[in-house]
Amino acid sequence: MTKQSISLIGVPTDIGAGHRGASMGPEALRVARLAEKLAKRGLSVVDRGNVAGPMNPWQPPVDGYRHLAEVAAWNHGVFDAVRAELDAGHLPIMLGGDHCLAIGSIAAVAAHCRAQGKTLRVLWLDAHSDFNTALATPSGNIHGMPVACLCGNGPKELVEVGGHVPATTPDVFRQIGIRSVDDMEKQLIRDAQVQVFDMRHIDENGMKRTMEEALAGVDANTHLHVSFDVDFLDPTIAPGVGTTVRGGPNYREAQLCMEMIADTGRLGSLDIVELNPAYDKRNQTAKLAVDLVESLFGKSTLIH
Ligand code: EXY
Ligand code: MN
Ligand code: MN
Ligand code: MN
Repeated sequence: MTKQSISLIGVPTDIGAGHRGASMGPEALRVARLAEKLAKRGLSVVDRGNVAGPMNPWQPPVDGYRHLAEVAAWNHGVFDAVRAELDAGHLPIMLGGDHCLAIGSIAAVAAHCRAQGKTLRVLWLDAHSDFNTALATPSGNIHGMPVACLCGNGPKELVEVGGHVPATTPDVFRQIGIRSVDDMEKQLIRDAQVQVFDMRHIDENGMKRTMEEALAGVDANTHLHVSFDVDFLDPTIAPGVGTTVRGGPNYREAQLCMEMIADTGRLGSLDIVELNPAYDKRNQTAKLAVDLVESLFGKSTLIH
């Protein structure tokens, strides 16, 4: 079998966030030796360096959006980089960067799936649903809006990043670990019928059953995209994010989630987002993210 070829793509931006610092995420993941750890698993890994984009002007929202033009510029860069890697047969890993970058990355993955006749499934691991709109948002921060934008509900500048509108549809998403959703956002999620496995669901059913449900229907023709917002994790183990919400998955629950995704053999692309070294201590959250990503690529405690 040929080695799976991984491309790391740094996206050093906090343009969509409410706190500065996620722009340092790519370097923190490199310092935590992501490339080396994946290479040790027998994967071929190339670090493609960073996508370029505008500086964070740190301005208030205009008409419900903060930094709209800058977010669009970053996402055109992300779209092009991801599309190129997928077309070359590589598995792209985004080193974020705030979660707005998923607009470009998932638009590219969706375009690739359309071209290849593949079925897309997005696993959205997050404390938040990121389904806000200009009317629903309490902040104007676009990292709270990528899923809505990808489903066509957002400003033209973002909805059209990949050229195909909508980039994808709500039925491809499975949201896992959710525990902070704004009131109007909840109604939008219900109306769109996004499948959400919130923390109450995980409490009641366990991570094993939850992942079986989230992965139901995945088959040999599925491209799995994982959008891993580090704030998915409980803040006691992952303090290095700007938007901590207590009551997230613990270490073993998060590992099991990653291991069960790995078991499908269908992982095709990955975002690692919202890691914020300015809130971290001794790079522990970056190291934990790398540990979990190793499991996503097949590291396991299983003996048999
Ligand atoms: N729902 C809140 C908002 O829209 O402002 C918080 C969003 C945080 C989004 C983060 C990172 O996943
Ligand atoms: Mn473009
Ligand atoms: Mn998010
Ligand atoms: Mn989040």
